[in-house]
Amino acid sequence: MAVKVGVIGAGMIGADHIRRLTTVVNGAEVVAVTDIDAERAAEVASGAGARSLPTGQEVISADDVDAVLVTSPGFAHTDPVLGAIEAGKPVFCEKPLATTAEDCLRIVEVEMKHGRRLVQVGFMRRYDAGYRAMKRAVDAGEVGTPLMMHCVHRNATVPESYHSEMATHDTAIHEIDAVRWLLDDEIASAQVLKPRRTAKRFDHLQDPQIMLFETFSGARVDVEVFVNCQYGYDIKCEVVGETGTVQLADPEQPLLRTAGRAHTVVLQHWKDRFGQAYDVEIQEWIDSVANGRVLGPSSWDGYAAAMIGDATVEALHSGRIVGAGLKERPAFYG
Ligand code: NAD
Ligand code: ISE
Repeated sequence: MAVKVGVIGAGMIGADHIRRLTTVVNGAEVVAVTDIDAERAAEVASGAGARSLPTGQEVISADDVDAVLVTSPGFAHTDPVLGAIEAGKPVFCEKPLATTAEDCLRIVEVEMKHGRRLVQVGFMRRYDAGYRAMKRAVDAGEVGTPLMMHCVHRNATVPESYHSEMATHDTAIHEIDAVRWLLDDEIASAQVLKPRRTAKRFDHLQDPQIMLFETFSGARVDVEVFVNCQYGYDIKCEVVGETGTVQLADPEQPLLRTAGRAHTVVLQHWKDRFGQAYDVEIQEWIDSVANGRVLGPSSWDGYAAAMIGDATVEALHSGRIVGAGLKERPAFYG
């Protein structure tokens, strides 16, 4: 029997996940959609053969909704995630889990009180074939003990509403999760270097930024975030261990030879770069819901990313090295 999904937030990624659930993923059906823009909700719902509902709470409590997908903006995640836990329904929440570490911790506490995992956070790097190959190599000890990690996250451009703190909370949050997951280690502190700003920046924006993290076991990590690089969407990652290194492969693209040049394309958007990762992520979420056991990135991972993100933003403003100050991970989260 198909898992019946209710969706809260039918914007860019919400509509994309609805298309995915409807046309790519096996064993799922979208039955209800809401958005504060009711017209948008009705349009997206009708394209998926679902009905639109006026509020998130109505989606959560609908009898035919087995699981909830939250794709509203980050500031609107806490209430529907808590509502889904209270209703005992699995909930996939796009990153960030919430915009404050305090709200993330509240979700962690309510989920633990409920007694079993219901929340999965949308850290899709863990489902990308290239990152998964890196993870297998690191876990198998193929590069020895990890000592360093180098990451790059570049976007072609961002809108003027994007501000310097978003380089952490919206963008590097993916690398923060990838570091914790790939190294199976926790980030202890953050520091931010501010290179010369690109002339393509907006006045309010520090772009690029170099974030430096130290893990509890002493590995050092650098993350370049450059969100107006102009040329495309470019994600790089390398783990350097005691006996070798493992690098993220670019997704395969044809090599063109034409007009006296050999070249390949650079993807322009995260939707293209991680399209297959989202497909795998949502398929595995549906499978885990059908099997009654949610397994993906947890609300603890969402809380950790928020705490490390806050330390990074404080480091950006203060110029100091700032401790992440994470609580001890409860046994509930493995
Ligand atoms: P968006 O602005 O395109 O869409 C958000 C939608 O939510 C809009 O249609 C808006 O009307 C609606 N909305 C706003 N408040 C609401 C509320 N209280 N209840 C219901 N609907 C509400 O944004 P987006 O780019 O689709 O991003 C949505 C979320 O997904 C964000 O948290 C973002 O960080 C995350 N995201 C994740 C990835 C990823 O790679 N995993 C990529 C993009 C976005
Ligand atoms: C966006 O919100 C995402 O989550 C994308 O994955 C990321 O690459 C981009 O930089 C963010 O703005």
